[in-house]
Amino acid sequence: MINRNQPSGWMTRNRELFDWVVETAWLTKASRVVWCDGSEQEERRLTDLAVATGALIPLNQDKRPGCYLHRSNPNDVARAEDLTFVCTASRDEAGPTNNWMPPSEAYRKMRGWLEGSMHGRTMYVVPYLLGPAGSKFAKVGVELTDSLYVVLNMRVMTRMGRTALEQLGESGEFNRGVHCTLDLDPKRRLICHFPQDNTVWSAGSGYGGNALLSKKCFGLRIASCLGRKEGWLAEHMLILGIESPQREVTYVAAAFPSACGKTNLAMIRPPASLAGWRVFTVGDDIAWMRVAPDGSLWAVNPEAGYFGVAPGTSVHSNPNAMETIARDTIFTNVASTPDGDVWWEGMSREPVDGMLDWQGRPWHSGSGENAAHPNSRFTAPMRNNPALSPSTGDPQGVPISAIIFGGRRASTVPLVFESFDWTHGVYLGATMGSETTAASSGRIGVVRRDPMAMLPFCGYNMGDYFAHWLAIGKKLRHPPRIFMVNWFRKGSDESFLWPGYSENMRVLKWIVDRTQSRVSADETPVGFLPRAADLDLTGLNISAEQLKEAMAVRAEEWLPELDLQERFFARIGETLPPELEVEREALIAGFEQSRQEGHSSLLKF
Ligand code: GTP
Ligand code: SPV
Ligand code: MN
Repeated sequence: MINRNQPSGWMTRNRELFDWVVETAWLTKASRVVWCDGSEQEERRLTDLAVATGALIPLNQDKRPGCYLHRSNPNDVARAEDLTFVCTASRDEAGPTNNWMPPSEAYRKMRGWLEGSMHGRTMYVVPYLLGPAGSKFAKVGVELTDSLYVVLNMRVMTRMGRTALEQLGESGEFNRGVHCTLDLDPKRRLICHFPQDNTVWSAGSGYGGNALLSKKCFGLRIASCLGRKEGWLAEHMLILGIESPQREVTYVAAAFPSACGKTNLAMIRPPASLAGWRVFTVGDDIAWMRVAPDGSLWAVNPEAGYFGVAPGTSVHSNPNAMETIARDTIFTNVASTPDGDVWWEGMSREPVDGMLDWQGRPWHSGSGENAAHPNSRFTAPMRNNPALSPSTGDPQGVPISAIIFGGRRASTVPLVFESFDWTHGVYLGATMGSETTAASSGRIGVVRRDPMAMLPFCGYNMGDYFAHWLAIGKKLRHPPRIFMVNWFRKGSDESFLWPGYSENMRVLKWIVDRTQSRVSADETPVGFLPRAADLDLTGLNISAEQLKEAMAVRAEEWLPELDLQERFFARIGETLPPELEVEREALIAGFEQSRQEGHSSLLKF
């Protein structure tokens, strides 16, 4: 069936790749092996097959050309953090925040599951490139999978097929991803990372971040390990370009935890009242960043598509996303309308009559249940984005002038503030907290520490990761400024204090002004806060009182926060860089001093 000595046709002359594919086909007893070339013909053939097998349901092709719906197993709708492991030789390498298993144990256990698991099935060989073709930043991965849904998503999310094999050539350096659907029984579900082998094995889930191995598995967990070794950063960040009325473009990268607003900020359309400002998307989820010879930080988006949260996306909140998903899009776990279109909570005020919910059951608006799953998603090619930055495919990437950290915090954290310097900025990122969301299975709405939005995605010891950030800072002659934002602070009536979405442009404008040293700021113990006059609120209907609440820095909120940070640092243990503990003590001293000066709260607005 498979001839070891004849790598046939165009597939590959790469011996290591060929041997590994044969080995895995042998292990899984796949009945067919199909090499994906990334062509349009192939896409049509595989899409037809996915429709025939029920993996994809065609949507109304007049309304949404090239769009399909996928309904996942209801037990498989989010990343499974409990079942995600970093398998390094020692537990310390994985660190206290990762699940750990010895590599030999993980391989043995999963090999048992994989043996014969593709008998009667097709194993697809999916070569892909992360990063622009020809870029020094770019890396090759190959995913072997028995899921057509995964193949079709990988086609959108990455530069898939021939391009990747061309970049790989005969080198042996590629990420080896093995993905097997099995029977979707959570008891046989595991996502295991082997950084020393540049390998990921994933079994028992078909969902996004568990199964599209280019994304969180290679793009962040393994890439963060490669970055540490090679001196760069793999981050859970969007990248955008902000063009001022004077046509200067400032690039910004921002890390928010899952389902906390990256795609929305990356695609922001400025409000009409901020005339002349334009924003372009470079990436919406992952940034690979390096110190360039000029001493500044440059970033590329390794991906080629968006795997975005559907609920809350509308023509009002994110018109660029709505245009992007008008065609060529795979929708996962959204509701469907009688005329073959899609719907989710927040898409329109009134739901459509006669819909099927995300599980394909008739849905009634009074039922109290969601029509779309809260973590339902769209997979859309970035080329559809009307605001796509012309620099997205630039092999050099873009120079980053500001880094923004942000979480989902109902209290404590003000709308925006700036760190004193790089080390303080690393501290702000390292101590970030955020409320958990539906993007990961488990409880929703509990505040947890999520340093740099990387808690679930760092492939090595978090303390070493902080040290790596500090080391990168030492190499930067022109470091980006570091900011913290919070779109999610709530008032006493539980509603959001800040309107968010397109209005976040006002905060971006202040950040750009700071990077250009055009405005000064007020110093508080937590960092620099904007002065009221410097935040452009033209055309925005927000009361002074509400803004004050959104901006407030209160000792009584921050002191318990500092306790939580202390506990988190204790958990990191001895790998925690001492510089960060120094920052924490300085912050406590700052609050102490302001208390002695008689301010119980620091209302700067
Ligand atoms: P992942 O793809 O999981 O990494 O998520 P993300 O960080 O890209 O989050 P996304 O932009 O998809 O937003 C997640 C949810 O937050 C959506 O339901 C949005 O509608 C909502 N959201 C985004 N921006 C804002 C904002 O400025 N204010 C408020 N209140 N909600 C927002
Ligand atoms: C996230 O959860 O941060 C996502 C979706 O972007 S997933 O691809 O599942 O990781
Ligand atoms: Mn994400």
